[in-house]
Amino acid sequence: MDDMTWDYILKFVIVGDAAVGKSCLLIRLTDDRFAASEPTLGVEFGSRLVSTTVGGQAKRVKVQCWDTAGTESFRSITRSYFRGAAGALLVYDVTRRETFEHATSWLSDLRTHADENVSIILVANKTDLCATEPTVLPQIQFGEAVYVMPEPAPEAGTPAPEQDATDSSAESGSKSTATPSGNISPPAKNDSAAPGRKLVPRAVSTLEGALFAKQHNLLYVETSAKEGWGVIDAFEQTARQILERVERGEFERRKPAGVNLAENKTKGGCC
Ligand SMILES: Nc1nc2c(ncn2[C@@H]2O[C@H](COP(=O)(O)OP(=O)(O)O)[C@@H](O)[C@H]2O)c(=O)[nH]1
Ligand SMILES: [Mg+2]
Repeated sequence: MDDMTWDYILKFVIVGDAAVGKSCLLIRLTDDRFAASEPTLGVEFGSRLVSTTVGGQAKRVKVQCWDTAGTESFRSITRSYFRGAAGALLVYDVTRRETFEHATSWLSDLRTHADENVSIILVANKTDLCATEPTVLPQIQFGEAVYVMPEPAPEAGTPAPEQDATDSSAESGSKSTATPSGNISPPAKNDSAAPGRKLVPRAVSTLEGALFAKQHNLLYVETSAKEGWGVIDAFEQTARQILERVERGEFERRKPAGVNLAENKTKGGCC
């Protein structure tokens, strides 16, 4: 994609606990590579053009992304970068449950310090540690009382019930599919782990992440910064939601600082 023109410029921030993979997601976005990064001190910046379709029309979006430090000591600096963001990636590590539990606190920071219109996507990162292929997200039906809540695992020695959303292999990131009623059919067994690659159990299932996102009005994506799974999709999905809201006129009265609405800008005409 030529890097000279774009339709919109959107400011993004990446937030979440330390070591969930925020810097690696940014490097994957900007350079399309995986690099063992140094811990982020304060804030880092990168940008890239992505494309998305809004109202049937292709749009080129320049994503300007600020990667923040997740440690407590930098939290006040981190917050100051929230202002004016049009989009936010709230990242957790699917193998460390506490990073998912802290999403509530990051969300509250975003809601308090970012623009009220900010579009937030919940990013379940490091899925490569639990699966050999990207997760195919089931079409989970949330409307009209068809939530499918995970149930506790059966006691040891108890015969396994018919496989459904509680299937423990769904926890380990195997692919699964959903029926129109919202029940999740048995996932394909993931027997094809690459030789020498040891998979670890997921600490947060797809369903739990997706439910949290739904309950808090967030988008949801599963990624691996290492393998490149879902990373560009995370930015494109969020950009699409922001631009759809722009098209619907939600920003007419109050233009968000993180959206440059001027169309057909060329390089050098940046905000
Ligand atoms: N396996 C795997 N490791 C990852 C992934 N993303 C980041 N890491 C590793 O997790 C550690 C922390 O990553 P980093 O991007 O610095 O986390 P940050 O503190 O949130 O910015 C590093 O050792 C990365 O190599 C991923 O998608 N898969
Ligand atoms: Mg970092």
